[in-house]
Amino acid sequence: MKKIKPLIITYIDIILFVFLVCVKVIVYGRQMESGYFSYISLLSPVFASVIIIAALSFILSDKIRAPFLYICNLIITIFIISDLTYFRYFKDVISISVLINGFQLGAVKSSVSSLIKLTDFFYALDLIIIPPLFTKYKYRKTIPQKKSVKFFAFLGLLTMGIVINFQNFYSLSKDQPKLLTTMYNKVYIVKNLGTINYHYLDFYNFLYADLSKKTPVSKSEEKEIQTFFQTNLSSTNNLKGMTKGKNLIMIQVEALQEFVINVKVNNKEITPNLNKWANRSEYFNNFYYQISAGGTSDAEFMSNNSLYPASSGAAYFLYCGNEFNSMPKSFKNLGYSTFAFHGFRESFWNRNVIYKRFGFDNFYSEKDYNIDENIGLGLSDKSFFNQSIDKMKKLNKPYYSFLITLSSHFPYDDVENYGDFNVGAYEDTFLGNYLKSIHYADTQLGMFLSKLEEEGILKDSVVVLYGDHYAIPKDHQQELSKFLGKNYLSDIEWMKLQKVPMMIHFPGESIKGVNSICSGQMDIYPTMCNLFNLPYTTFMGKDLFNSSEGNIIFRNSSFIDGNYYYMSQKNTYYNISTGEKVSENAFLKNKKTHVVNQLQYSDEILKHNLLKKFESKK
Ligand code: GP9
Ligand code: MN
Repeated sequence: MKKIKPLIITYIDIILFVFLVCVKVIVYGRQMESGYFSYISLLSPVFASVIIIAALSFILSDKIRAPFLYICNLIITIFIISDLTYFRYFKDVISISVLINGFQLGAVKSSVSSLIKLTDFFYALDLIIIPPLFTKYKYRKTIPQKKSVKFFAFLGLLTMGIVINFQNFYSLSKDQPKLLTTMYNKVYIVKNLGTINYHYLDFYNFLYADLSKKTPVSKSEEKEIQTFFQTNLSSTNNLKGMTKGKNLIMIQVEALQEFVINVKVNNKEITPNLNKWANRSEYFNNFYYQISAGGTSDAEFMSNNSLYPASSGAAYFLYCGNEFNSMPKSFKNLGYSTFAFHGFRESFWNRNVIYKRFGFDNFYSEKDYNIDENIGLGLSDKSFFNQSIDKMKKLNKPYYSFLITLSSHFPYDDVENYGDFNVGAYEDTFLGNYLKSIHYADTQLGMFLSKLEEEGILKDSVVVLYGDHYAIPKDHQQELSKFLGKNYLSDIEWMKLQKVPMMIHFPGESIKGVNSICSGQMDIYPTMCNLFNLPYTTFMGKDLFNSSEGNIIFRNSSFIDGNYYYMSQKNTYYNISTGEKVSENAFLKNKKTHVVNQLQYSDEILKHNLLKKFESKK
């Protein structure tokens, strides 16, 4: 005992570091897990990830060891608080690719500031307490340390950390093939390996991805991808070319979540105009958003390319130099003029760069509008639509116009300007504010659609309207379940709420009705390809008028096939109609393999700019 005490005092900095950081990372893991959580199973990988850093501190001089550990603790704490904030909005964790887009969060600061919680700063408490304690007790070494002892301590701890971690990484890679290389489900990695190991892996994959961009894709993989494109095409051609020569007006509505359609609050319709519009359109009421870290830009990327979002970060940044067989480019091949409209800063989400790659002739952004009325993040939808229709009237026909709204943006706090819409019991609540914002957006959409009709534009145009992503984040789940008259929402019920409405209005309303095919944003471009007989068919979604089965793949490898829902975060299958858990069988395992393959094809296409290569070989 006599010998142990001086040893503890000598290495108190390392002991404190390992203990405090392990506690932080495990508590953070608990916060990330909404369901079953096992502290014990997370302890092993977390401990291993922390002692690897502690091992390194043994090879440092005594003078800088404590400051080194303090800085490591500080960095880990910053990552934990940032990851928690990011998770609350994006249901994902930060990666290096996301950090590259980091400055984008500046523009949506109202979102970020409303997501950070005071309690998060408990993670930093030790960083405030330790320095004065160390100076007060004049932290000093009592036993001079032989270099050999420190070296063996370094070697021993490092080996222990690597061996334990190897076991944990290996068992996760067996449980979820390709997960560690593609990182298609980052949250699952954090839950099973801890956030430090996740960031080790993210750093390794970022370096490797940069390297792998330079290594060519194998011929067999290229062949596999091209074969997928062919087999993915529909065998029937219902409605093919039916709207050729008509304009396409596509409206992406900010945070329009499906649960508000045909629903009342305080005995008033939330979206009366969209409800009417749905009755005049082919209304897809089983349509899911499929965005990932790229938020709104992912929704645009999918609806205009039918390629999956980037596995990490935003495709709009990572692949803005790529060639794309985008919808605008397809329309240009048919002699259309192509335009994008969005009343916000042109550089946000790197739109001004990547829209050129998509083939838009012009992008009308904030600088092209008279900013005469601000709501939320910027130009009000009312002013945006009024000014946009004036621009559209001057366009060369036929045209493809893509409009993105803004006013109903999280956290829906510009309540004074959304107009007078009393939400009754939900007044002054987050959900109530959202209902006000989307009611405002609905009013402006109604005005815009009526003007299209009055100006004679509607009769010569197909109008596609859809929501970009959810409005109610998971940490407001309780409010949403109460609004829906439920005590709580199961995994399946929550999943079924992750829908956005999608409506296709045909000239003369020749086709209309409710279409419940299981579908998503990846299916818009293939569906337009068929209707307008567009030239490119290098897309991964399906034509909704020529598909019998529903099949939706999400970036984290979760999927819905109409009967089953695979929730990758929990590696669990559910029967959609009964809500019961289903054990994996050969059929479902095979489905999962196809899902991971398709995500990988899409990643390869982006990483290696394969569409350019395929085009050059034609
Ligand atoms: C800004 C708007 C916001 O241009 O599209 O995007 P989001 O924060 O929803 O991704
Ligand atoms: Mn958005």
